[in-house]
Amino acid sequence: MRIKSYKARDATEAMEMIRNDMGSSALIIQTKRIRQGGVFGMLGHEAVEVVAAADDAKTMRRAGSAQARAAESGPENTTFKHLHDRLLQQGVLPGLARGLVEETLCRYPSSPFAMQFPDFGGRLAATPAAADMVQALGAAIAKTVRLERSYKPKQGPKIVALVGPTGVGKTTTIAKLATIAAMRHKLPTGLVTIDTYRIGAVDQLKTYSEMLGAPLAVVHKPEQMPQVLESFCDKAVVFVDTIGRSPKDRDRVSELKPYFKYLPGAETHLLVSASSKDDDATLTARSFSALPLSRLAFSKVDESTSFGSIYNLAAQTQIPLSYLTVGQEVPDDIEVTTPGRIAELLLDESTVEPGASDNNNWIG
Ligand SMILES: Nc1nc2c(ncn2[C@@H]2O[C@H](COP(=O)(O)OP(=O)(O)OP(=O)(O)O)[C@@H](O)[C@H]2O)c(=O)[nH]1
Ligand SMILES: [Mg+2]
Repeated sequence: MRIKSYKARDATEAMEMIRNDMGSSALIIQTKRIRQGGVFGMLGHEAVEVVAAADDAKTMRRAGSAQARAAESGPENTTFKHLHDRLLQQGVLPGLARGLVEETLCRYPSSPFAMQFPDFGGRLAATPAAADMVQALGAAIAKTVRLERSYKPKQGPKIVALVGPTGVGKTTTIAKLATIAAMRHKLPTGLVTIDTYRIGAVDQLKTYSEMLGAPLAVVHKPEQMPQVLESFCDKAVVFVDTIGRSPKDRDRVSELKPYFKYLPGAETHLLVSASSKDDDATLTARSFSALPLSRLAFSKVDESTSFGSIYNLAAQTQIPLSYLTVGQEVPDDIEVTTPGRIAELLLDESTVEPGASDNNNWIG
């Protein structure tokens, strides 16, 4: 077996060099991001180093092994192509997928497993290669999305508001978070709703308020907000539910603005359905950016079979990620979003299991 290292500007150029030099039967062993040129490793430009191996073609053909047959279709038909195809199939935008694959392969360890690419078919086999791949993709995702720890204010209650399109799951998500806060963390909790528009909206939260022993305040006008917050000054956390608005109706989204004037420092989560099309998710983020958004959460992950839109919106907007909701069950069907979880969803959609979340660390 001949092993050789190639340095190029990007993975595509390296693949081209390998194919020209070693032929189409070469196998990729390791991909690494490096800096070329410059002084003491500084001021150079980013490049990739790819280590490839080639067996004697005749020996491989004689052996007639499956590996030889697979390898004959060329280096593109290896890890790079499999992962790239998988991300595109999951709806990751082509412009984002390429960088993500390159970054992932830089981190995919050069272990004996590195050549056995995880078998995708919507479900990852429980192999060391699959675990390595989830970890490497998670690390690549972490470089391109933002995550911020939840904070506790020095004084007064922490205020958590949820905004988003109609029916996306805002009230249910508030019920989940409030239940975790009040029941699991035993925090004095307050509930506020400004949704006096939809019939039944107040009753929906009132049920949880009674169950949790957490008072509910109904705010009809923005000017009532300071008085309500004052009455909740002994609470550790106050959740604010808002009226669902169509992202296409920017004027109506903007009608929520005056309420947020009275909620400085609130942690405002934009909730987007995980099954939204990219264009719709982008429009939602754009319309709701009229409000002081500080977090991005995704709902109904259990109803979706592709998760590229989660990554696309997080990478494009750079709004820090917060939660994923994975079912209707209160409070169990909510998770804290992590890059590793996004990687897992992108590689294996079968991992969404309502009720199986570790949601104990929702508050920092
Ligand atoms: N499958 C699934 N359903 C969910 C999830 N979150 C909420 N729902 C359901 O979605 C429906 C709407 O939920 P709500 O919480 O009322 O949505 P909303 O955003 O408050 O709706 P509006 O206040 O009318 O804008 C309900 O049937 C919820 O049970 C989830 O993560 N998965
Ligand atoms: Mg609601």
